[in-house]
Amino acid sequence: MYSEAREAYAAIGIDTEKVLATIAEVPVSINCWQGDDVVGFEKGARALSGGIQTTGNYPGRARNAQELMADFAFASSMIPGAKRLNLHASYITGARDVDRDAIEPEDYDGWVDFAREHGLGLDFNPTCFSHPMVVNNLTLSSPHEEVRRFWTEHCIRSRRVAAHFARELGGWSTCNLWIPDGFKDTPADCLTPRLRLKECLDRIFSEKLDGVIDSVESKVFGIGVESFTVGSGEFYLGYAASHKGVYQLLDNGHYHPTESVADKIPALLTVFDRIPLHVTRAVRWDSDHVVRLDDEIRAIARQIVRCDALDKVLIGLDFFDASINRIVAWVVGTNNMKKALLMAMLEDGAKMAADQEKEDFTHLFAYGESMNELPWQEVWNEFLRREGIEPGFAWYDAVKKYEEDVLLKRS
Ligand code: RNT
Ligand code: ZN
Repeated sequence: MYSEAREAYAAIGIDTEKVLATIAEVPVSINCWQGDDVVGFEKGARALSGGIQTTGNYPGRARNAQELMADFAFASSMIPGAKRLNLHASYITGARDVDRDAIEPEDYDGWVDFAREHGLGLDFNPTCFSHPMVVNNLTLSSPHEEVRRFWTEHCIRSRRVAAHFARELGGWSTCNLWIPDGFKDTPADCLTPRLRLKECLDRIFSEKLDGVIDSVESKVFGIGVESFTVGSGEFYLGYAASHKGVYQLLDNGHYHPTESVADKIPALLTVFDRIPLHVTRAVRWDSDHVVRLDDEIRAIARQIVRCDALDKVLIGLDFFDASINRIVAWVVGTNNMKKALLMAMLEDGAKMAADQEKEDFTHLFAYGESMNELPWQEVWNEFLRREGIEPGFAWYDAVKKYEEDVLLKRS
């Protein structure tokens, strides 16, 4: 069936062998926090806060680094192609009881060993939530100097952890900063908190570090901070545009529902040479449902491919669902991102772009729709086979067996 698919695609000038070689090399950075409901491994880890929520109590949450690593390795065996692992600062592996303003690269050495063993790159995020130093939902924009100092120090150290990852593993490590700062009700002064945030960012990014790709992640609102977000889209876009080496991270759950996040990719590419992403799915107030193979994700993947930006867009995932098996969430969510990329690569974008230039919008419309009739699934199945993964739904039984043998034994 693959050879028939290969011929069907060859007929429109697409070489599926080339596509298979390309898709295998595109890394997707998988968020570690789906595996344990964003709890982390600090001593006395606290409830999730900061306007984000994990809901559900499906059994089997990973309770420590060993369990999370085992679950991640198992999930990875059902995900084809290049992978990275996206960590949060709260996922320390060492035995040291260390607060956020004192973290050292050594506190994450377990991950470096794990990454080496599994051929993964590592990405990092400072954890500016679920901590008593988040005072009145504010961190880097707080009016309290000691609060700002604490989080600035955490972010400075987080960047050094990312630099350590890049050094140890080669390549790069993205270090993405998201803070929950905002107000439940309309503030009187929207400028002062932003000026304070800007000052902290300048301090955080002042150290030049090799291998680190810095980003700032904006948001529209959070639970409990519905009226005002300090780190808004315009704030961070302006900051990134005026600070070389700092990029704006797009989380597609952080915009208004009818706003196309996909179209932000070409827009930003006119100015930036990198765009880090948090790919997710927004549902009403939640920005973190598991990624489905829906129109939005296909549109995002299509822009990455059509803009020839596979090496510029750093694809990371950001979802956390505690109401279903967490390994299933990882496998389906990640493979959906990869499927969307593959589908985009299997479309005749060049021809459609030519239609647009010729202003033949009728052909563009009809030809574009005809792409949906081509057998992309056969190419996906071939991708799986070449990666030693059996196509079909059998993987689900393997997860259910793992659930019975491993996950349900966790109390
Ligand atoms: C929150 C942001 C942030 C977090 C993760 C845990 O709205 O999307 O990226 O989801 O860092
Ligand atoms: Zn995010």
